[in-house]
Amino acid sequence: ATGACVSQDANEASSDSALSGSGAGADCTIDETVKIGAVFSLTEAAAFAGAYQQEGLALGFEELNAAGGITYEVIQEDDKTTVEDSVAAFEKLINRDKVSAIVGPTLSNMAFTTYTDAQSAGVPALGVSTTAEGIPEIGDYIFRASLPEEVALAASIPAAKESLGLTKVAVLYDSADEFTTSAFNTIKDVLNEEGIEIVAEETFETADTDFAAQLTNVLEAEPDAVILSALPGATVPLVKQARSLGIEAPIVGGNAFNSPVLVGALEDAAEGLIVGGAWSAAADTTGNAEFIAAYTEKYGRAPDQFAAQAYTAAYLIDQAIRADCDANREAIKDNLGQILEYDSILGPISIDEEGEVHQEPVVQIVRDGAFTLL
Ligand code: 1QQ
Repeated sequence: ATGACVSQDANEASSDSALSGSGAGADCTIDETVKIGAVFSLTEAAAFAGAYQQEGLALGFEELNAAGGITYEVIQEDDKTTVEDSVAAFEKLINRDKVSAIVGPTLSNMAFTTYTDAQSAGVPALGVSTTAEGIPEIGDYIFRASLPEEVALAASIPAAKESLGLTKVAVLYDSADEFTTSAFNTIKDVLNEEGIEIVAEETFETADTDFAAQLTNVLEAEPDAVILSALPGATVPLVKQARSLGIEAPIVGGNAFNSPVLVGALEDAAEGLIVGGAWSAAADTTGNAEFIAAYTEKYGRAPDQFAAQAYTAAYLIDQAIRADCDANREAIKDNLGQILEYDSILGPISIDEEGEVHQEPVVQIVRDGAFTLL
C-alpha cells in the first residue's frame, strides 16, 4: 500500500504489523495500543465546543476499551483556537506520536490548513464539527462525522419559515471565518429557493464587539427574522445589542448555536433561537439515553451536540479498524469511507467514499433556556 504522495513517515507507520491483529469485527484483537490523536480548541474562543468534544471522545474510547480486544490511547492536544497551534498539534501527532488517525480540529477555519497537512502525510483525519463546504474534498484521507452546514440550514430555514411565517429576513455574517462565510453562501441559496427576501445584509469580523451600525440598518429594514452566521464570541454581544436596540425578530443561527454555553451566555435573549443540527437530547436514537446518562454521571453536566458527535467518532474509528482488524493509517483510510450504515446516537449515519457524512438533521428551538425539537 504505497503511493507517490505518501511520505516516508506515513509508510513506516502504515506498514506496522503490530497494529494489525487477528479475528474480525467484534472479535478483532490487536496487541499494540492504538494511538488516536485529538485536536480540539480547549481554550480561547472555540473552547465552548472543544471542551465538550474532548469529553465525548474520551467517553467513547473509554467504553470501547472496556469492551476489549483493542486498547485505545487518546493523545489530546489543544489548538487554543488558532491556526498556528492547530498546525503544530497535527505535526506533533503525525510525526512524533505517530498516531493512527486524528479527530478534530474544532473549527473549519483551522481544518482547511491542518487537513492539507494530514492529507500530504497520509494520516486519516475525522472532523466532528467542521461543517463548512469543501472539507471532505481536501483529499482521500479526510472525513467528517459533522453534519454539513448546508444540510443543517436546508432544514432550519424552511422550518423557521413554516413556524414563523417568514417572508423577509436580515442576514448578518462574520466575514473573517471560513465556517461563517461558507454558511452565508448557503443561507443565500436556501433563502432564494424558499422565496424569502433579504432586506438587510451586514458583515462583521470575529473579534468585533460593537454592532451598532449594522444593527441600525437591520432595525430599519424590519425583518421577520434575523439569520446570523457567527461564532459565540460575537453572537453574545450582537444579540444583546440587537435586543436593546429594539430588534425583537426571532434569530435563526448556524452550527455554533448548538451550544448550552451560548444559550447560557445569551440569557433571556436566547429564547426562540432556532438552529439546525446533528443531535438532540430529545431524540430517541439508539444508545442516546445511555450516552446522556453515562456522560452526565462522568462529567457532572449534560452533553451537547459537540460531545455527541465526538463520542460517535470514537465508534466510527473503531468500526473502521475492526473491519479488517487493522489500525494502520492506510486501513483506517480505506475503511472509514466504507461505513455504510452505523446506528449511532446521532441516528443512522454513513460516510461515503468521498469522506462525507450522511445523516438526518434535527431542528431545535430554545424554550425556557433549553433546546427542544421544533
Ligand atoms: C465549523 C463549525 C463550528 C461552529 C464548530 C464549533 O461548525 O467551524 O465548521
